[in-house]
Amino acid sequence: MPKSILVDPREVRAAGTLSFTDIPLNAYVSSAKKEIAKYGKETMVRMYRDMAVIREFETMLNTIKIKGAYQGIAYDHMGPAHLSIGQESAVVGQCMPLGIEDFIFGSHRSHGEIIAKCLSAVGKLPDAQLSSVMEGYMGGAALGVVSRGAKAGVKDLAIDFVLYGVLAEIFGRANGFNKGLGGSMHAFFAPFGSMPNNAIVGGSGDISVGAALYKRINRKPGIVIGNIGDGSSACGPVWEAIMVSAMDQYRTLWPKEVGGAPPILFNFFNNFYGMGGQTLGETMGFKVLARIGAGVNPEQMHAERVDGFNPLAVADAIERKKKILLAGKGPALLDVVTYRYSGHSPSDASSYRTKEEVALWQDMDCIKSYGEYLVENKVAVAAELDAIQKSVSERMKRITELAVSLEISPRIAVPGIGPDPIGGMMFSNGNVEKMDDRPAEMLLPVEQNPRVIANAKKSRSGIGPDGKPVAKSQVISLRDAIFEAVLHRFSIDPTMVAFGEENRDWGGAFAVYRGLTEALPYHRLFNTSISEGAIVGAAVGYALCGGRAVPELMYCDFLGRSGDEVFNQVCKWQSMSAGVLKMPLVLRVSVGSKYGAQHSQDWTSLIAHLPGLKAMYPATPYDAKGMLNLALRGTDPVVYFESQRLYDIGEMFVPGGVPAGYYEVPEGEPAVRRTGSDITIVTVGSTLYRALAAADVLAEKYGLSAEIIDARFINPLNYAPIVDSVKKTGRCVLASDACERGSFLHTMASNISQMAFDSLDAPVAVVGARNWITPAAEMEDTFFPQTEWILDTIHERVLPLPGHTVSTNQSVGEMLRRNRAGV
Ligand SMILES: Cc1ncc(C[n+]2csc(CCOP(=O)(O)OP(=O)(O)O)c2C)c(N)n1
Ligand SMILES: [Mg+2]
Repeated sequence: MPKSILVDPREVRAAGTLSFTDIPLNAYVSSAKKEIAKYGKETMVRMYRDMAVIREFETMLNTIKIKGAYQGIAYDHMGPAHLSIGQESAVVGQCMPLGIEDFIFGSHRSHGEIIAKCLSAVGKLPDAQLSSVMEGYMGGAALGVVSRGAKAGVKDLAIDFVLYGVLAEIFGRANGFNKGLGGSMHAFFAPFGSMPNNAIVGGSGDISVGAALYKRINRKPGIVIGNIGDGSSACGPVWEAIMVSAMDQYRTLWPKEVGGAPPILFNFFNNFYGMGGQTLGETMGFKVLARIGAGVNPEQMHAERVDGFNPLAVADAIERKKKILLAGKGPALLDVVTYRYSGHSPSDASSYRTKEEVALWQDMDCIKSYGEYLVENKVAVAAELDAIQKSVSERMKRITELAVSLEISPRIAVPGIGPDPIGGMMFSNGNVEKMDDRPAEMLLPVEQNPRVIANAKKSRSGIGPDGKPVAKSQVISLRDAIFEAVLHRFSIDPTMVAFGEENRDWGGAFAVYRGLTEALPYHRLFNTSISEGAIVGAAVGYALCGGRAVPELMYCDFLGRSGDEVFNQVCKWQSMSAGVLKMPLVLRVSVGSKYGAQHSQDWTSLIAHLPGLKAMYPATPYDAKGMLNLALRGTDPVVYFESQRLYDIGEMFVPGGVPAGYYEVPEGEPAVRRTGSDITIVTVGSTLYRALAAADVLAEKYGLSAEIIDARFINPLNYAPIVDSVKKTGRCVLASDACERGSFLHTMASNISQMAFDSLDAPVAVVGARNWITPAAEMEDTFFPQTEWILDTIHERVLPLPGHTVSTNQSVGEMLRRNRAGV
């Protein structure tokens, strides 16, 4: 049913004032007596120990970076180390009230967060569970190292396991938590709820929202915290994430039993600096970061400032926000005041702040003051704290020795010919019918869907019994074919969600989803704010938590708005996690025409350039359904291109048309659309039909038979059938609607030339769109490749066509001129 929310002019035009409520600042008040009663002495001392462990860990890295040795252990660490010395209380306080079902995502400065979250889990989990996590993780690799000769108990061993797993990861070693493929800025340990950390600052903002959506939609326990720096509070993905997290629909339109808003806390570790830019007084205007929650929703995101130098104040705030979030009343925001004494990185000369300022904060150091508080209130005696410091230092020495040794901690990849371990982790190549076993929530059975009923009356083939094309209103179109694949998977996989702009009611920008609004509850198909970054970023968070996500971008040109999410997140997390995470995410992107320069570009080449993405571009309804079926059962991220030119076409190639049942197109296999012996024309996308028209002319006018191959896949792509064809014909032309310069076609041309050089009678020629802006619809014929361009190119550069008169200039001289002119 379409939604109905009245926008009443009498209400929205009425005069009045809008009031904001007070934002609490460092409002924690308690007493040692209450704290001891609440947490117990043991936990309070454990928090001290965890802070000391993080301080020593970061000090060790700092010393190694600056002096090349720590406690006599020499090591040259080439990679980054963004340290958080000074900020320990903020992370230990945060993790204290969290369970392993609560997830934290973070940034480039997250060693402390990973350690705090894991040590909190070590403190809480029973020994048997800890042992099973350690034994099961990466075949027990890290456990194997730390348990050599260990005499201590499971919990003690687990602390070693955590520190070694993180450090080996930072040093790029195979026993690290992500086999050394994540490294310092991306390390994490999911079994304890420490989720991916992001070197793209603010990058965790929208990913965290996706994780929170996953929890809400799939009724999973726990909350999600996005840990973000104060400098990154200005980042687009963070703002978009905040907008998506605060949408009214969670309360107005989603079924009540889903539980309300996604349980997301935006936790800003406010250390008052970016790298050198100062957020207080220079680069931001909020004065108090907590203020940024004020305009977001009537609850002002329950925002408040917390004294991050007091771990108990932070723990209290997290506990209160957690209750709000679990009740579905989020989002929440915390401005956690903290300070890093260490530089942004060890090479930082701290030229942007005074020594006096650093000294002021060091004077009230969080570990020192918390230790004094524990002693004053008889939670611990000084000697006990000294013993903790000593044992932490000894432990760190032991762990460092293990992590620097190449014998004990080897690297996964070594130069030379041999296995390709990193290549083997770029894709998970899984096939999963459903990501969870529960029944899929549907409002209507598939067979009662009005569009399914209407489509049943249509011809499944684009060619009628009379051999003529079937009228577009009577045929299963490419648009219908996509709908069938999507509906099928929705009815099987309960975790599958689709979202984007205008996805519900409108039916997706091009009505592909028409009929789904009636079929699916709001939480499985929903409109988002106009936030392309967060649409893709939330899908990333959703997928890496274990759900299947289908985000949509209305136009390929909007990929720029989700640039980081596509270029750094969707494609990299499977491999950066060393296969710990899967990314069952299909990004639907439509490629336009007729809408001018900012709505008509084919950016397949951008996607082809990114390691870790699969990319498909079906040009027929049969392929549209079969390839989407393939993508929606896979576990890898797929960018699925759809041509707006082709949404209405019927199936012209496969006899019988688009099968009503389920089928998949084999991955990476190009389709030979017409066989021939004189020239091979390979197309990507809708140029297939122009190439077929060119083949008709070649046959009729010049007696040449062209073999037409529809690549349909961009990555992975099996070149063998293309190379076989070129070996047969000796000639090859490639065509697509992407601008010629930098087009993926040039990669294909280069590969084909190298793989079939001996058989080629002419160079492989590329026919792409001009390197201009896409002009108005009426002038598009001068921009996108036309049938004549293919013929003229063949005549000029591949095989002179006797008697052919060119209508465009495709000569080598013109190629020189265009390149010289940059167009
Ligand atoms: C998108 C992006 N822009 C810039 C950088 C470079 N950079 C790394 S850390 C940093 C400062 C971040 O400041 P803040 O968010 O306050 O985190 P903090 O370093 O203080 O923990 C910058 C600009 C980056 N990694 N990613
Ligand atoms: Mg900062």
